[in-house]
Amino acid sequence: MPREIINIQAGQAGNQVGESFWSMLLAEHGLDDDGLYKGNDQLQLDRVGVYFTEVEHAGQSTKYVPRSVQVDLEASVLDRIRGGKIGSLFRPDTFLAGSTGAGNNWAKGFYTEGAEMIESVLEMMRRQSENCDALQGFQMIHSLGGGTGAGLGSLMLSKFREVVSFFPTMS
Ligand SMILES: Nc1nc2c(ncn2[C@@H]2O[C@H](COP(=O)(O)OP(=O)(O)OP(=O)(O)O)[C@@H](O)[C@H]2O)c(=O)[nH]1
Ligand SMILES: [Mg+2]
Repeated sequence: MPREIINIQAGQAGNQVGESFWSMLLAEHGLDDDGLYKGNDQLQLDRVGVYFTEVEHAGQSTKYVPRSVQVDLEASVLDRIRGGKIGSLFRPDTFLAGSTGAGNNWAKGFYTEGAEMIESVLEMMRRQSENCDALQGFQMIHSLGGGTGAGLGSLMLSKFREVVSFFPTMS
């Protein structure tokens, strides 16, 4: 049984580093940019379930979809990733974009703009968690400068700490 990990990437740095992270994982598991298996070694698929969810694609082949949530308080970086090389890899409903940004301000990410978004973030994480058999943990990618990754990132971390205690497999 895979021990699933749920990734969450926040802010510009988080989403850009995240895009590279997922490209690396595709190469490691022999997957193409749409998450379809193109490799020739069964070992590549042995642990693919840790980071990817398997879904039926076009009724026949299996598509591997990142177990990931992409968050930013402004839309531009997420729009670029969605329209980019691996944009169709992600579940479309796992992108969450605000409109105001956090303007390099930690407090906007933690107390105001980010705080208004945290319930939606937790709802997305809950949905991803419920699809897991033995959730191993959450992985966060974000910067410590800026406003979104830093401020909203801190808020997410404190909220995750609260919920992790309810998951026996993660304690
Ligand atoms: N390594 C790396 N660092 C980055 C990248 N993009 C931004 N940064 C760094 O991240 C810091 C700024 O944070 P951002 O991630 O841009 O800010 P944000 O989280 O989007 O927050 P706001 O835009 O203020 O709402 C600076 O130190 C940048 O140098 C990236 O793609 N890779
Ligand atoms: Mg930003």
